[in-house]
Amino acid sequence: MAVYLITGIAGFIGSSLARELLQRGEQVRGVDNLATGKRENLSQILERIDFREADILDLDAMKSACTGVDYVLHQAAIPSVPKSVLDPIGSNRANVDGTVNVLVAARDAKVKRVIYAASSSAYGDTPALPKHERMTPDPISPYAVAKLASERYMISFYRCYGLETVALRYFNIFGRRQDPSSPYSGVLAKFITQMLAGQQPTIFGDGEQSRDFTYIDNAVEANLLACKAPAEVAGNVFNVATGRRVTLNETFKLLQKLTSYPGSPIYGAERGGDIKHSLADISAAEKNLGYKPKVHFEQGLQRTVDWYRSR
Ligand code: UD2
Repeated sequence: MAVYLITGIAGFIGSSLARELLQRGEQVRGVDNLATGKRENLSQILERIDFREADILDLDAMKSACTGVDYVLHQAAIPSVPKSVLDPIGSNRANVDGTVNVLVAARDAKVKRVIYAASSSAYGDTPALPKHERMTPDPISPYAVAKLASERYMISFYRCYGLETVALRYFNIFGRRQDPSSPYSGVLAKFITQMLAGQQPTIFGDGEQSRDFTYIDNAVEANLLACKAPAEVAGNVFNVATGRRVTLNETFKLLQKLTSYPGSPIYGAERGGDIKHSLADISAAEKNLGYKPKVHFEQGLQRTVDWYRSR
């Protein structure tokens, strides 16, 4: 049995990681400042984990949290492009300063490996598709810059201190427990809950922007594979996605069927800092981590709609 520390454990990705690790008989510790994470995401598992309400900006709390830990899954972040455009200082603090604290604590505690929730936003709006890890990043929003900076810190800590780190560039992860209630929520959580409630969703722009939407179970699997992959993966970056993209207009049509929503969307102004098309080449993760997306988009969408409907 290994000990895992999940930062951002009360978020939708962190809490999904915790559940899967418990399922596999592993020991789970988690920190969350409950800024965007929710205690209810930990319902049924709270008594089985070592949960600490703490901020990743609190270095002492991070040092204590890393003591005796084998693997750190660093998910804590303020994950929003538009929020970062409004508040770049807040984004930088949580998404960069917080990461450096986690890395220092992990290094000092001699953890075996740190896996980082990096972001596809690092690629920016360059026209070449699919995006592969050897492409030069060109982040647009402060959020994307912060995520890329943290990714570089991961690599730096491997190069300077030998701390094994792996950055996983998540491509629009979605699924159960994703918070739909904030204006900064991921588009699928928002659209599904709006459409189930009979409310008209707003598409920012013409709806022809596309994303490689990735179901949560695939991201969880990628993290656990990254912990156990051979040492050669350390200091590297891998796309975590499905290798397929859909437009928002296509997604809306699929959701109409799944939610029985009869109406049409509202079309609004394009969002600042937005990227037009996003699609991943996942061959590096396949080759080096043994990753294969297990749940495809439509299947994930169906499961997500079912989950929100059941609530
Ligand atoms: C970025 C990253 C993603 C992750 C995420 C964290 C890219 C390609 N992806 O996601 O990997 O790091 O940030 O937040 O950079 N939209 C609407 N209506 C709404 C809400 C959103 O039309 O009510 C649009 C939005 O303008 C965008 C698309 O939906 O074109 C997806 O937006 P999002 O906020 O779900 O995710 P995104 O792509 O910024």
